Amino acid sequence: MTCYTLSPAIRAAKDAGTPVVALESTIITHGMPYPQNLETARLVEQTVRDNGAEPATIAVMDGTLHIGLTDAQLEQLAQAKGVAKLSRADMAVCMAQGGTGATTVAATMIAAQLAGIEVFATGGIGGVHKGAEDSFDISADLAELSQTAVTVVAAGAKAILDLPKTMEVLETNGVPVIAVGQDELPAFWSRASGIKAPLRLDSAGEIARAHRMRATLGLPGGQLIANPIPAAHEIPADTLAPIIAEATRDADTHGITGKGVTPYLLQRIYELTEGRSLDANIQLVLNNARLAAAIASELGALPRN
Ligand code: PSU
Ligand code: MN
Repeated sequence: MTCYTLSPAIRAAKDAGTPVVALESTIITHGMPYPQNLETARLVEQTVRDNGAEPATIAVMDGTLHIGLTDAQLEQLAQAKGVAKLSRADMAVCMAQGGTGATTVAATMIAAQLAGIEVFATGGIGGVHKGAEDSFDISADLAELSQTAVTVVAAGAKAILDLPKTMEVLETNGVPVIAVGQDELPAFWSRASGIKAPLRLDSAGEIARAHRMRATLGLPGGQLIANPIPAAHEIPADTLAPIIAEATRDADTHGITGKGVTPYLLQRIYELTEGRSLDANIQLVLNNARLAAAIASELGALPRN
């Protein structure tokens, strides 16, 4: 039984052998406000096309798992209220009930692998939250990276997370964390994190070869590609640190927990930076879309195992 539907554009790309890049939808429904979410989603799709690949935005709509959305579906999702946030745990229930939900990094990886898509571009992955020693709040994105063979291009993990703990969990789970073009791990809105990246690669070709080599070795799981935001658009880490601290305190004060934490913090930081965090967020996603398209093209030129 096929449990997903390919959009006409993705079916055509597959038939023609055009490389495909998966895109998540939680960033649309829970990561950015309307209408910037829709504008960004369209711009990200166009950036993938301009770089020689076809974008497959992934979401569950009325019980169907869509690999690739039409522009009308994208618009519907961007305006919809009360859309569920779907991670690995939630997808099957949402589909069985005929519901509508946006896919997180974890759920998008699952869908991409089902559809034979090897590369996925996003903004930032989920990770270990600050205070996780009490809350146990660790995103399912981390476990997904250890078991689903998709290369995820992100701008590092968001500085709202506990980055050292996030890196430890990724290491324990055997997930390669590969910085692009610098030795330091980037921190989403900032190029610097103060943490040395475990691995570094400087070209799309090397990243593609490493992806294939994992499969050749019989290793399950994907790769996290940490692509620094372009310098012209970054918010320096020392500017952000007090803002993140304030947003985190506010989340505590308001008793925000579980799935609500990441969307709350993103919204609060948007307010506290007077929109600057959103501009940076948009630019880093576009930058990741460019690199992901290049990796997908390189993978297309390599033999499948
Ligand atoms: N990073 C962003 N915006 C987002 C997210 C991450 O800049 O909207 C979303 C992604 O979909 C990611 C999810 O997979 O948040 C992580 O949520 P949680 O920590 O609840 O697993
Ligand atoms: Mn969580």
